[in-house]
Amino acid sequence: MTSEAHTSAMPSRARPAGLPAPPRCLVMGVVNVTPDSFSDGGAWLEPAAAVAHGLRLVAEGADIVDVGGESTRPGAARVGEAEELRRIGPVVSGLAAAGVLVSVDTMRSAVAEFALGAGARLVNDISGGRADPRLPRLVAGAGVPYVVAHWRGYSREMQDRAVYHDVVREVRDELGRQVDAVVAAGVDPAMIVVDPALGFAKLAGHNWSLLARLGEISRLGGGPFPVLVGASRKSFLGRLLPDAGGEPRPVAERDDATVAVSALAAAAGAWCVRVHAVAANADAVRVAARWRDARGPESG
Ligand code: PMM
Repeated sequence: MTSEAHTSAMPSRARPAGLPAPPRCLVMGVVNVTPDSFSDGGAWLEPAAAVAHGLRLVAEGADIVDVGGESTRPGAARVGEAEELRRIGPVVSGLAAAGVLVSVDTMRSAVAEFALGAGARLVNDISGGRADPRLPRLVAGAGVPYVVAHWRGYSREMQDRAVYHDVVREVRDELGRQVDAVVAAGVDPAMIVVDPALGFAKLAGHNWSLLARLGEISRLGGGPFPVLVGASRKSFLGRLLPDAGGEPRPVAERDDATVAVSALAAAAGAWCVRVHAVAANADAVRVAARWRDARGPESG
């Protein structure tokens, strides 16, 4: 391992081709069109409400709106393809027609294909090409940016697989193999965004180790790759901030902690943070950009 692999900062902000590139970390706002997502489940099931919410996120500063129709919270059962399509279809179409840069959060090629046809410009695949082998081929043909997330299995069983000796090295190596596989399927490496997938087959300590060493995730394989960080409202933040009785902070009260993670991840060179409450995170990435500027080009 080179000494570079041990540094936590990213040398310069790697970016995927084909998307706007302001001189700061991007903000991806989340619209989950699901009845059961842990963070906002049930809130945006009605298409008109979901589109209005996506537009509100853009008004608050979201650069990208990520639309998903399948809950991936730990233990969740899979939703059928037809139902996933029914949920996201009008929302992707409505937001894209309004000029929003839409990302589709799906593991299924049929859903991604519909979304790209309706104007989505980025595919966010939490299985990182492993759930549906047709998905990397579709993305390759479409020539759009592709978020490849570290994955050890579906939500129902993933927390049983949260066993690591050295989480950063294992996630980096496994994600590197996933990147190699999607490149072998035809995806242009310049279109790849990598994601350690916080909370997916990871316990709280694993998430903190990955956040502290994002630079190593960026440098996997032929990197540096742009890195997406999805910490928003996740349970490791709730566990960090228990009440006096030891109960974790409830989901609805984890946005301030999310903002702190966004500032730190952006200062470390993350390409994008995926968040539910956009306004404060949009401020945080601007603070981090100014902080990086003031440190100068040599500092990482
Ligand atoms: N987390 C969730 C859903 N999709 N996609 C990526 N790329 N990375 C993540 O960390 C991620 C994701 C779960 O959060 P939600 O249920 O609040 O959307």
